[in-house]
Amino acid sequence: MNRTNSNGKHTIAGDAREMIARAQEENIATVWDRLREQEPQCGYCAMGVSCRNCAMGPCRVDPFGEGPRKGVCGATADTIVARNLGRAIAAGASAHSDHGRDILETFAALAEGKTSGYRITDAEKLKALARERGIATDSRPIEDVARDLAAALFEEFGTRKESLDFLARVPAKRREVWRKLGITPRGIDRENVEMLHRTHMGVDNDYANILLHALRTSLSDGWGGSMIATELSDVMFGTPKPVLSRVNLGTLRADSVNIALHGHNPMLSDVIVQAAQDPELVRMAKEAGAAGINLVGLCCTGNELLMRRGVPMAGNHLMQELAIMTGALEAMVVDYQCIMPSVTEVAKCFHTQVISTFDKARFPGAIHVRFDPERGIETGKEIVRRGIEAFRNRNPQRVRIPAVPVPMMAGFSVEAILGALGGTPQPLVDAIAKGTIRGAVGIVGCNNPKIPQDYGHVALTRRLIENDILVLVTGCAAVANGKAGQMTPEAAEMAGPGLKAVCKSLGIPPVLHVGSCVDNSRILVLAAALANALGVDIDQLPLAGAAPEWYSEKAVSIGAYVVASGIFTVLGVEPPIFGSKKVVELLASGLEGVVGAKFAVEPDPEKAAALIRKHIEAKRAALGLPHIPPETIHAAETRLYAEAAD
Ligand code: BF8
Ligand code: SF4
Repeated sequence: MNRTNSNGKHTIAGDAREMIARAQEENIATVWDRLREQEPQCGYCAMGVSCRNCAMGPCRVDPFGEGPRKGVCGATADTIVARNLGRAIAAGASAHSDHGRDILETFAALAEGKTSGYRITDAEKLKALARERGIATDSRPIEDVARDLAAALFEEFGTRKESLDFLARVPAKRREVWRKLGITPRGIDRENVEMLHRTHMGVDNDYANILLHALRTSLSDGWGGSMIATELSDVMFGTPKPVLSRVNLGTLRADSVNIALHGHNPMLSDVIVQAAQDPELVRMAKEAGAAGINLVGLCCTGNELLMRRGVPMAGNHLMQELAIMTGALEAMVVDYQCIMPSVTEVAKCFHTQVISTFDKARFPGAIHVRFDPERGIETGKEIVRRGIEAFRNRNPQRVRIPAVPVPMMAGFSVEAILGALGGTPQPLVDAIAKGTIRGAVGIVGCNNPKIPQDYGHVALTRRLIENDILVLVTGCAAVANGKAGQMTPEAAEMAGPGLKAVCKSLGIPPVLHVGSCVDNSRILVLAAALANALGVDIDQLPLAGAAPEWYSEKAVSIGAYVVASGIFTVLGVEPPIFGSKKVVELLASGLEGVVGAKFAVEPDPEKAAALIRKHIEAKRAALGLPHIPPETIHAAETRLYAEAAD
């Protein structure tokens, strides 16, 4: 493993490097160019001390005491930083939860028999979800159960409850922590609306009180909106099982109609997968001179399709512009979230059609084909037809597909992980207790052009698995690890002796793909199952979270609900909070005594690995399990640094 960033300033991925070179040759602006144009970025905003919440402003305060110390209304740096963070969390939680509601609306329409192209794929999961809520399932038509379940889940968004139904999954001790703090999430919409209310001028001016409600808002995402998205997607599209696929831009085919499915919501992309198999459309593609229709994924829509259908993955967040630059992409179908507005500009340099699909996410320069669950399969066919027509406009001279695809295994739902273990978490608990596996870490989140693409994810993951720590990945972190070859059963060779033996006996990789970003809810469910198996709270387990290259407000919400659920989390990119010492002190230290977990910020993945290892060993020691003393980890790390410096 290269321990420096020397293998590329922008990226460590070969396919990306080749396309960035093409962009430079052809003078096509990319995310990295635009970042350079923005530099130096605003220091006040970077520290979180600018506010434009009202028209007496905009204001900024000087945390160093030379300029103004308060906004026009009198707000201090502490208030402003906390308010800004609270709003970011509400935006992220709203994005996940609105996605969950869209899935729920389609599920409800399916239960009413009003959809085209959808079915109940996992009836057992549907019944289990119904039983969790006390809905009768015996000798009832499945559609009736589905209707009752949909009605119950709509209530999770509402305002009249004291607590979300999904909290029944949370260990009792953790629920008690939240109750005492007054942060039990009630209704998903309620917490988000209250966050916006509190951050209006002149409402909540106490930074700690604002941050507590921010945690509550994030919990309504992790144990609410995101969980609904995951569970109902499993019911409709199937609960993931281990599946082998391929990743990187090499998944595009020079001889085929290539259609990339980009965004987050699997509802339309799933019917496109069905449409692409339609014999009539396949015949049309062949008539146009193509060998067939090749679908690839980008970002989390891609992860949803990879997890359930093994659809190959073209890339993660920073690959979206570069995929178009292959000159081999007929259509980029976008739904919502993390889709750069720039894709339509880049597409103008090629024959690619950008097709937007949700009325709430329009892109100037794109063709809009409106998603409607009542016409799901028809819409899917229309989109594939447009892709085939675009193939006729392709210029073969412009096609440049870099790289050979890398194999990657995905599909590790909680059900699949427990299935591999024989149906219960006990073998995992035993392996952790013995120390064969030291603990588990969720590595999640995005790419950010401020960090060489994939470096944070790949380096941190590698260091953890080498030290017998099982890694669970979602979102763009998963794709980064896939490209680096760390997600095949053979990658067990990269792991330490304990983890390697476990992976080999089960035939699984040391890095498990758990899904898209809403599927971080699966990590919560697994953590709760482990805590319940041991009779402890989640914060006592040897677990950690990391978001080495995060950029999005959704990632802020994820980090917050992971910490509020009791899991130490390391961020690789500085959040905009450093303008308030009090906020930093609370998040990086004070929270430990409140929710049993805290945040750390560490951009160097090597140092982040050491922080996480020390944390895991400390949790093992507290549980009375065999542990490595922190001095030993420290000495090993010092040696590593000395070697790197040589
Ligand atoms: O939801 S990891 S860049 S694609 S926000 Fe976006 Fe970040 Fe990727 Fe998926 Ni998640
Ligand atoms: Fe300025 Fe206060 Fe208005 Fe913010 S809320 S813009 S700090 S006056």
